Amino acid sequence: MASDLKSKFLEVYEALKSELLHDPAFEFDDDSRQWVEKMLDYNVPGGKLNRGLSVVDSYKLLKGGNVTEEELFLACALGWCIEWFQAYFLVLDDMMDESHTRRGQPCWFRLPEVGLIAANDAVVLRNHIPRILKKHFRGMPYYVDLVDLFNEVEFQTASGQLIDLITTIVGEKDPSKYSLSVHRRIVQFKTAYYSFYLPVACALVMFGENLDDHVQVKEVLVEMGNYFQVQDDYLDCFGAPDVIGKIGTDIEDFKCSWMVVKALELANEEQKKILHENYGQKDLASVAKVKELYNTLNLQGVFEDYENKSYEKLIKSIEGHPSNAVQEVLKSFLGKIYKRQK
Ligand code: DMA
Ligand code: MG
Ligand code: MG
Ligand code: MG
Repeated sequence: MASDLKSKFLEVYEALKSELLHDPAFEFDDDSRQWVEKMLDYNVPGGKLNRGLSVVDSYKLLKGGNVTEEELFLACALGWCIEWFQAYFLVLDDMMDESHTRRGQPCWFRLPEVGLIAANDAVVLRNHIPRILKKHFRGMPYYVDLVDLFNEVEFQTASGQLIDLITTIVGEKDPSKYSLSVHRRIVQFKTAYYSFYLPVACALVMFGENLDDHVQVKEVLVEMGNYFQVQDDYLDCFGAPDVIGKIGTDIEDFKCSWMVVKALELANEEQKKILHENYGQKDLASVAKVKELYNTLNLQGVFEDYENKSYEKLIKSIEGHPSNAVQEVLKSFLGKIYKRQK
C-alpha cells in the first residue's frame, strides 16, 4: 500500500514535469528543455519524499477514506510543490554551506557544467511552484490561501537561513555565543515551518480548513521540526555518509549545531579551549579533535536521551488534541522520523 502510494506520487511527478517542460509561457528549445529536465530529475525527486508524501497521507486521514482520483492527484501535486520548494532551498543551501554531496551524489553546483548557474536554477525551481498551483488550483476557493501559505513559509525559511548563516560570522569566532535558544530560533525558521507545518497545512487547506483554527497543530509541528533538525545536526557528525547521502560540514562551517551547543553545556574549561581552537577550522585534524571531544562528552548518549524524551513529549502533546483524525496525522508524521538513520 505504501509503495503503491509512492508509485502514484512518482507518476504525478512525471506529469507535472512534462507540463513545466511544455509551459506555453516560454519558448523552449531542445537545449533549455533538456537542461530543465536534467536539473529537475537531479534535484527534485531523489530524497526521502517524507514532506511530499505527508500531504497525501494527511489529506487521506482527514478525509477518512473516500478520496477521489482527482483529490489524490491534487494532494500529490501539493506534495510535489513542497518537494520543489525543498529542492530550491537545498540547491542554495549546499552552495552556501560549501557542501560536497547530497542524496548520494555531488551537489548540483559541484557539477563542472553547472557551477553558479545553480543559482538561477534555484530561482527557476521556486518559480515552478506558482505555475503548478496556477494550473491545478486556480479555480479552487482556497487558491489564494495556498499561494499565501507558500509565500509565508518561504519568507520564514529564508529568514531562518539568514540567521543560520550570519550567526557564523557576526562577532568573534567564539562558539560560546551559541546556546539552545539561538539554536531553537534558527531551526524553527529554517526547518520546522517548511518541513512539518507546510505539509500538514497544505492538507488542511485542501480539506477546507481555516489555518487560523489550528494554532495548536502548528505548535506541535514546530516542536517536531525542532526534533528533526536536532537529528539532522547529530547525523551531520555521527551519521553514516553512505546512508544519509551527504557528508557533514557543520564543524568546518562553524554552525550553531545542537552538537556544539550540548558540548558547550557539558565541557570543562580545558575542553572549552579545545572547542575554541578547533571549531570552525577547515582542516581534518581540527574536525577530528572536535569529534573526539564529542565522543569524550558522550554526545551520542546525550542525543539518545534527548530523542527518547522528545518522542514522549511529542506523543503527549499530540494526544492532547481533541480531533482523532488530527492525532493520526501528527502521529503518522512523527512515526516517519522517529529514530531515523537518514
Ligand atoms: C538546511 O539546514 C535548511 C534548509 C532550509 C535547506 P542544513 O544546512 O543543516 O541542511 P543539510 O544538513 O541538509 O545541508
Ligand atoms: Mg546544509
Ligand atoms: Mg544550511
Ligand atoms: Mg545539516
